[in-house]
Amino acid sequence: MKQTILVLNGPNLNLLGRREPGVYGAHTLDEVERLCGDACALHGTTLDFRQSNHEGVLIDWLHQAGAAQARGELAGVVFNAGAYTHTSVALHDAIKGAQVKVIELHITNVHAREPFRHHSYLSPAVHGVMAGFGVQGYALAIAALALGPPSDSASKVK
Ligand code: CA2
Repeated sequence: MKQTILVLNGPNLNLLGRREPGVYGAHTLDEVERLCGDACALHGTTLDFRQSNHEGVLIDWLHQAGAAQARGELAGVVFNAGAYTHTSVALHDAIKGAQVKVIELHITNVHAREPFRHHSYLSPAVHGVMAGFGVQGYALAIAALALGPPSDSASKVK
């Protein structure tokens, strides 16, 4: 059975390509969806691509993703939570509670930006973090989920 990869986008990411192109680049969210579709096709997976400006909606989607992953239907979630990354204990709890495999994604290198972007409430709850690769990071994160865990123990904490 073909597995699905869920790509979730949080607040204001619907503005991508239309505002602040100097920070986030010129690609629109529709273009990012096409890029993700191509990456999923390359890896034999199906794309489910969503955006919401509402924290509760993102939480509901994470819960549904956990159930789909438990049924073997979902490989995992690529999650750009936008500014909720830096504020939301509720999203941290949702990822933990849903027991869903999440890659936290940021278009920009948040660690090279304002200090308030350096802390993430999500990072302690997720499988991995991708930041600073522009929208191409979405394709890289999809590849990481599609390829699955490494065969050796190199990624394990000693
Ligand atoms: O670098 C990223 O992907 C961010 O998650 C983007 C968030 C920001 O709050 C995070 O610190 C880093 C902002 C998403 C809003 O995107 C916009 C796009 C165009 C114009 C305005 C906002």
